[in-house]
Amino acid sequence: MVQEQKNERKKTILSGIQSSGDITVGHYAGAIRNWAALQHQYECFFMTADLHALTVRQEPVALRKRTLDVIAMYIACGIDPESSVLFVQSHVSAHAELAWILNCFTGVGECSRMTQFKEKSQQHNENVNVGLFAYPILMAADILLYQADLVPVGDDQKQHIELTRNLAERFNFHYSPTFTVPEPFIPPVGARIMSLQEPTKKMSKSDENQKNVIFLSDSDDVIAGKIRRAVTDSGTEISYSVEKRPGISNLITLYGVATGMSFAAIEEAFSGKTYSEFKSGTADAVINLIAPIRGRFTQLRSEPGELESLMKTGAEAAAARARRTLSKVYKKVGLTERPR
Ligand code: AQP
Repeated sequence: MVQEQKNERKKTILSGIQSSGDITVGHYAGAIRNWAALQHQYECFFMTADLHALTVRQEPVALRKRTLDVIAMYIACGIDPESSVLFVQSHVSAHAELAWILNCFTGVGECSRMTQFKEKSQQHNENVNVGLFAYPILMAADILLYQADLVPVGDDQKQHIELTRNLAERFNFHYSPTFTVPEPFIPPVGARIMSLQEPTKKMSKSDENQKNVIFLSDSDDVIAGKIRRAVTDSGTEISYSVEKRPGISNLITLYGVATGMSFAAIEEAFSGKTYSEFKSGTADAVINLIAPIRGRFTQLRSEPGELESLMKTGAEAAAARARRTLSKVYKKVGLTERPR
């Protein structure tokens, strides 16, 4: 029995973050800390989604820098490149290639129904490009290339996973079993961090108002200042209620992410205290979380050779896996093999 379990194939996980801005404490809370917890139990592929970032106009020099920053930040947050495959999406050309094939299997109506497309095309109405429209198809390619069983996602991505599942099933039915049909994976400890100034809106790295966002690269003073100025609510009570007290509830969530304490324990610890005392406690907790991450990140970024070598190893491992799937797909759809 024990031997049987040992021989069981580890399930595969694929996830990533776009390099459309610097990594925030929201990404840490909702994604990266969970990846770090999963990496020894699953076979993990974590990428920087730089191709996805292009759906919104990017400044080339900044995009290049941020793509490396994201990889360094993954490692600084505890993703071990020895256990997980860490890579940059554009370094594995199979992503774009499979996306093209999947484009030919996706209805225009399926993409136009995507809530995120509707939201982003309003947000960037000066540049509603085909890439923004086809974003979920590239995401499906990302996932299906690695035969991922599970995809850790926030609620806002569930619709995209549903499309990925439909595409996998459609292809498997039309030809023969080719793709693993993935499941969304909602981590046991999830946390959605909201904007500091507009706590009913998600904290987003590309927010134009930097006061809304805590970046993992922010200095201690900047973190303290942003938390001090965070919008709170008209009451005085430090208790969690997203409906009644979105601002304070967001800070309670942040405090919980930083310390591992439950909401009830935080409420008890700050019972009778003022908002100002609570903000100061939250700032200390968040600084204690972020300062060592920022230290490791700075160290990694000061060793470009080391990071480059890690990216090369990651890209090779990812490309080898992706190529296996893509070759099968090319064969099944009837593309001729390239003469060797
Ligand atoms: N504020 C957040 N709280 C919790 N989880 C978050 N995630 C992002 N922001 C928060 C989680 O990070 C993963 C993907 O991030 P992404 O950058 O690829 O996409 P996004 O959700 O569009 O992030 P941003 O910061 O809002 O990007 P921009 O500003 O470029 O649009 C997901 O697991 C997501 O849940």
